[in-house]
Amino acid sequence: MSATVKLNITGMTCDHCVKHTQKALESVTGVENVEVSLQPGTALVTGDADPAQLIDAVKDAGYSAKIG
Ligand code: 9UX
Repeated sequence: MSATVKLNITGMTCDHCVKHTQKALESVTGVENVEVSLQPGTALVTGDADPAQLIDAVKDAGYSAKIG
């Protein structure tokens, strides 16, 4: 089963932040595809990852995330 989770991410201020977030999310088990957008600060994550792990991964990268 594959679903798309949308995260609202705060704290990203430049393109490099987007890459950090992208990498962090891609490293989570079950993630198939990640699209991070600086403006307005969102990530669309496809796959079957645990949403709590996605949020933790973003936090570990230095940003904040909420399911949106
Ligand atoms: Mo850009 Mo983001 O210089 O943590 S990488 S601010």
